[in-house]
Amino acid sequence: MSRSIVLLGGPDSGKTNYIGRVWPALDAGGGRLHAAVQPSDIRFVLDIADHLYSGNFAPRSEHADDRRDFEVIVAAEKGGEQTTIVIPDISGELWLNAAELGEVTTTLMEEMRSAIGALLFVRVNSEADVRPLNWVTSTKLLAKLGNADDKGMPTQVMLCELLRFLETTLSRRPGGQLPRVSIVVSAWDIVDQEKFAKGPEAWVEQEYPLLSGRLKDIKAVDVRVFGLSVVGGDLKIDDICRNDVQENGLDDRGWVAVQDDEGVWRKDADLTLPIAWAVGI
Ligand SMILES: Nc1nc2c(ncn2[C@@H]2O[C@H](COP(=O)(O)OP(=O)(O)OP(=O)(O)O)[C@@H](O)[C@H]2O)c(=O)[nH]1
Ligand SMILES: [Mg+2]
Repeated sequence: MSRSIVLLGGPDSGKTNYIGRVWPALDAGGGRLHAAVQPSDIRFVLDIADHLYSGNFAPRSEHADDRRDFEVIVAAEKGGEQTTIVIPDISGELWLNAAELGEVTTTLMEEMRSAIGALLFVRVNSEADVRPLNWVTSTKLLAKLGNADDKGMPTQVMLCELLRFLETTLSRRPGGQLPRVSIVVSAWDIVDQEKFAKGPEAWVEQEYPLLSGRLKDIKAVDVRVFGLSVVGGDLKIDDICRNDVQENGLDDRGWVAVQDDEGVWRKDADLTLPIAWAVGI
């Protein structure tokens, strides 16, 4: 069986680095999903992983038309049912343009129609984050300045728009259930303990109230929020993390924040969880 999911999010939201990290996780096989067959051509994924192994985050996908597909055959257990999942790494610039235009290209639209789930990325402390300090004053200000200071579409408006694309395009899952969207809050390693304990959902509510409201009353898709850290720290500033990755590799590094049955947010070493949940395996 083949199931595709879409991976989307604005510029600088963590998509590429997740793809580079999730491949070694699928290959190692300790998580919910493992690679059942070695994929034939995944050079770009190995390149991204190499950046991480060398102790650096992989660079952003520069061009709006940059697109690479990561196709991998996975299974939940050894000898179990195999599923081909196709995960496109599309530049955030392209998603931002689509949100601004209010539409995606016909080809992308078709692909989203055939997908049964998605991962929507948003990153803590991204430099690409656009947020007017105050909606009312900034709208008035922009009107006065003739958009001279317009930094573009506010991030949460873009995210709401991307969510709307997903609602109107994604297909129901094989059993007829609603398509699933994993909201992935990346760089979750840089929040303090208090924020971690409240969870990524509370963070979304505080940072992007409009998006949070949409997520609460959304009907056409099932949503679950995850926190993500690809290597368990910030390679740009955390020397201990960087040295450890360089010396010991990625095996014990990186986690996904999930809520347990008691409602406590915990780190789970299984980096495949946001994909496994979205594809329903
Ligand atoms: N601390 C921390 N930072 C991260 C993590 N993942 C990504 N980042 C940061 O986020 C930046 C952007 O990550 P990318 O994976 O390039 O983001 P992207 O969504 O592919 O961006 P575009 O290619 O522009 O669409 C990286 O350069 C890192 O600085 C993480 O797990 N922890
Ligand atoms: Mg990228």
